[in-house]
Amino acid sequence: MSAFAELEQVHEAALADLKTALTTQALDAWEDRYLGRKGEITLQARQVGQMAREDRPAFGRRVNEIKQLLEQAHASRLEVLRHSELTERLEAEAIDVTLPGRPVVRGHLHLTTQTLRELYDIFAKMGFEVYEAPDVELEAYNFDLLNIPQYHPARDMWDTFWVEGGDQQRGNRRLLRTHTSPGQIRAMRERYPEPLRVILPGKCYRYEQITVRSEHQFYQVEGLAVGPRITMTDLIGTMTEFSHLFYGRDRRVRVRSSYFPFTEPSVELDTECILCDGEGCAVCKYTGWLEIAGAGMVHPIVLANGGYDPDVWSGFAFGAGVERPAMQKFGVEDIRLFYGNDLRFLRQF
Ligand code: FA5
Repeated sequence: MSAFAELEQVHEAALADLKTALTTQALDAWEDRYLGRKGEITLQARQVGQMAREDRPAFGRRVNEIKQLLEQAHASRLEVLRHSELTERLEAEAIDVTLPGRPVVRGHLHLTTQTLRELYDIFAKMGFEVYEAPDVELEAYNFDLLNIPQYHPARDMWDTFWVEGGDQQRGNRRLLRTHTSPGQIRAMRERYPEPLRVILPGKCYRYEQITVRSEHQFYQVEGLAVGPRITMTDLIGTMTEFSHLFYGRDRRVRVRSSYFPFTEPSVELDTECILCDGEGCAVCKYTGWLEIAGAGMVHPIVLANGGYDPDVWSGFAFGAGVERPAMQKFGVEDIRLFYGNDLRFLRQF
């Protein structure tokens, strides 16, 4: 076959191949194959040197013509492919902005957390800072240093979960705190000789029967104020203000005499029932009153155990539940709902 005929054959093959290049990658490969440095058209051009002298100009011209024709064909094919690839991508990535949005599922804070935060806010307004003490306590802090000696009958008030292992010496035994009061000793020992005004929130644990009003794990918020001239009036004023801010509206606060080993005198504070305004209903068990907290003046022995000289310093302390006030406020009739993990209940708050 003559060199001219071969050249035309390559030209035709190139045009036929071009039609089969359906992607820009395939087109790149085509360009390499025919127009690249080692491409077939380039090889054709190199043959000129071995041809009869008289054929050289015509062959050279034809190679150049074909090269240009193929370059143009390549350019227009590239244009077409780019356009169709872009259209394809736009279609594949299309977003229908008219579709309705999917609602975002949002969680929210547990009723206990909401109540705790409300208590922090209320007491922060009265100058109390939050002080955190450990859940796993030493026996001495939970009992002895709070004036509850080993065989004191008041230990029965706080049936205890003991932690196994570790130092089993009396006082050093570990337990899950039965109330937040041990934090009083920790706060005093850390802050002495500064006056202090703290609330101590936290979970408490008691080995007791679960009922509609009692869980074996529940929260308390303890309050402690120690200063040079603190009196019972400060305690009652603080708790009255708390009652107004938490339960809302002006309502009377009642002080009843009570007993705790770590306060002297000791009291229980009640507020007029928020549901019946003191008339008597199921929530207040027809008494007209709701219990707010156990409280009292810090016992001199406890002050001294905290490092404060009871002849110079005095203080008040209170301990309030968290779930029970939330039950009163939101009309929850069974404390077990709090930690039953039933979303139908939790979503209501
Ligand atoms: C005490 O725990 C004392 N430490 C409170 C105190 C602190 C008195 C400082 C004086 C000075 P009491 O056992 O009454 O007291 O518990 C206080 C509150 O914790 C109760 O009023 C109640 O709201 C809550 N509470 C007690 N036991 C449970 C329970 N099993 N389930 C849910 N809440 C409870």
